[in-house]
Amino acid sequence: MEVCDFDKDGDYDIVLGSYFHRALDVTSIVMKSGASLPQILILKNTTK
Ligand SMILES: [Ca+2]
Repeated sequence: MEVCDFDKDGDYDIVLGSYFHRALDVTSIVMKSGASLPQILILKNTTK
C-alpha cells in the first residue's frame, strides 16, 4: 500500500498491490474463475 498524489491533483490517493504467498495460489484462482487478477488497484481521491 502506498499513499501518494498519483494523479497530481493535490489530493492523496491510495495505491494497493496484490500479494500471494505462493504462485500456485494465483494459478489456482485464475484456473477456477477464468479471470485475470489485477496487480494494482488505485483508489483516486475525488473529494474537493
Ligand atoms: Ca490525487
